[in-house]
Amino acid sequence: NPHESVGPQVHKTITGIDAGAGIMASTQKALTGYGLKQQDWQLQTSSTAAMCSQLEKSIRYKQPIVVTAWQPHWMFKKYPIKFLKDPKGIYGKSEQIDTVARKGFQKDNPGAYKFFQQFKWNPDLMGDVMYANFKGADPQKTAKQFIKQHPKEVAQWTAGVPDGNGKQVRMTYVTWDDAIASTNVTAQILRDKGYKVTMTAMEAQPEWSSIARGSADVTTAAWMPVTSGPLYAKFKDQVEVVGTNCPGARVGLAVPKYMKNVNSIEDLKK
Ligand code: PBE
Repeated sequence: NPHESVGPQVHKTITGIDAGAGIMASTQKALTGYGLKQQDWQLQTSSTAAMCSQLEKSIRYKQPIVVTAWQPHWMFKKYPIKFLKDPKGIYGKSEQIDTVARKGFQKDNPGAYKFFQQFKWNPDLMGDVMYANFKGADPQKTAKQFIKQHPKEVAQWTAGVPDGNGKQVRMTYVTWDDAIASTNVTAQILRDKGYKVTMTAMEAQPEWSSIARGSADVTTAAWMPVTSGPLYAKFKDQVEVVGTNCPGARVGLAVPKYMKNVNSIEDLKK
């Protein structure tokens, strides 16, 4: 019944992802900020894969569902969904993905640092890599293929970057699709330049603290200023933003397009 309010239809539940994600903290703020918490709405913790399979099931039966969503991500390619307007700007006006390194990385490894300063792609290129991985390709293979198919970009990112001569670069990432994509692509380019790159997967909190205390060098997946903002605020004295590697990101809530009466987070309250 399209005239029934959306809350009861979705059991006043937003389907989310893993607890450590910035989007989960932002969504808790949104629940309070839009008066949804006060109406007993809740955020369900799961994982990107579980959330997407819930979404897929709902779409198959044309059932209503509200999910946490972000771009770049293949979910917008695969499913007919739309972002809900966020008039209070709780998820930020516009997000970008930044590269963040430990303090001292530039001094210790100016070559790799220069590469990360020059590494800048966009949601389209990144989306292609993520989609290939989603389709089941091995992320390292996808990275190699990307490098082969984008010599111009790779040349720009590596311009003036000296040979690594086996110098180590310790990358860290959370196993989110965007981080898997950018970490594998940059690691492979650096390996091709003679650097010895390690990639260590961990949760978001330990990821940031290991960069802060210098046991990791760099991450290419800081969603700023809002989504990873609390972690950045916590560690900002021990880390350094190298630059933006992907502008034009977006974070928020989304619903299937057939939920025609729901276009803003405000509409969930009705
Ligand atoms: N994300 C994708 C993550 C970062 C990458 C937006 C879901 C988050 O911290 O929320």
